[in-house]
Amino acid sequence: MRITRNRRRHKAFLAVTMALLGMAALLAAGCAAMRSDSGPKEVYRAEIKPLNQDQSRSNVGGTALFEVYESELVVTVSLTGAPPNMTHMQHLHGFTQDEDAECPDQSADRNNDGAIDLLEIEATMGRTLIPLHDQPAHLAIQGAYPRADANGSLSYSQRIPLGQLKNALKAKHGLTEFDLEDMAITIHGVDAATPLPPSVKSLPGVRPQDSLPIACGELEEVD
Ligand SMILES: [Cu+2]
Repeated sequence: MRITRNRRRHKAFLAVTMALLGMAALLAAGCAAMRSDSGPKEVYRAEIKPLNQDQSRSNVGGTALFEVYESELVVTVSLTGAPPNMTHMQHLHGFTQDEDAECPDQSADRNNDGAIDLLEIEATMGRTLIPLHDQPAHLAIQGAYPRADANGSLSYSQRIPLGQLKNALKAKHGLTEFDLEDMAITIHGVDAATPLPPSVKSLPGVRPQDSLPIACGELEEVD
C-alpha cells in the first residue's frame, strides 16, 4: 500500500519535473530567438579624442556608440573632461559623396591662428549632417544638446527613427547612401569667456566659443 502510493507520488513528481523542464527549454529557446531578432543589425563605435586643447584647456575623451536596428538608430555618447556646466553641440559630420570623414590634425588650421574652427574641419570631415540633440531626424542645427555637469561628464542617449532620418538626409543633402562608417562625430563648445582669435570662424549668429570643435571621433564598425 505504502510502496504503491510512494511510487505513484514519485511518478507524478517525475511528470511535473519533466513538464517544467520542457517549459524551461521552450522559454530558453524563445528568449534566444527574441534576442537575435531584436538585437542591432549593425554597431558602430567612435573613440573620441580632444581637438583644440590649447583653447579648450580640457582633455575631452570618451566613446560614442551607434546601434542600427530595423527602424531605429540608437546613439549613446559618454564623455569626460568636457568644459563643465555648459551644453555642447555635437554632430555627425560627413561627405555627401562616397568619401570617408576623418578627424583633422593641426594642418587643418589653414589660417594659422592656432585653432581649427568649424569651417576648417570641413576639409577632412565634410559638412554637418546629423545634429545629436533631442530631435536629430529634423536635421536642424538648433535643438536641445546635452550638458556637461560640474565635473565635465556628459552623457547622451537618443533613439532616432531611421526611415525619417534617411529621408531627411536625402531631401536636405542628397545623401542616398547612409553609411555610418564614413561619418565622424564632433563635440563643440568652450566656455563663453574663453579668449579666441578674431579669425576663428563660426556659423552666422553662433558665438565661435559655442562652435569651436573640442573633440572628434571616427566611426568604425564593430563586429
Ligand atoms: Cu559638429
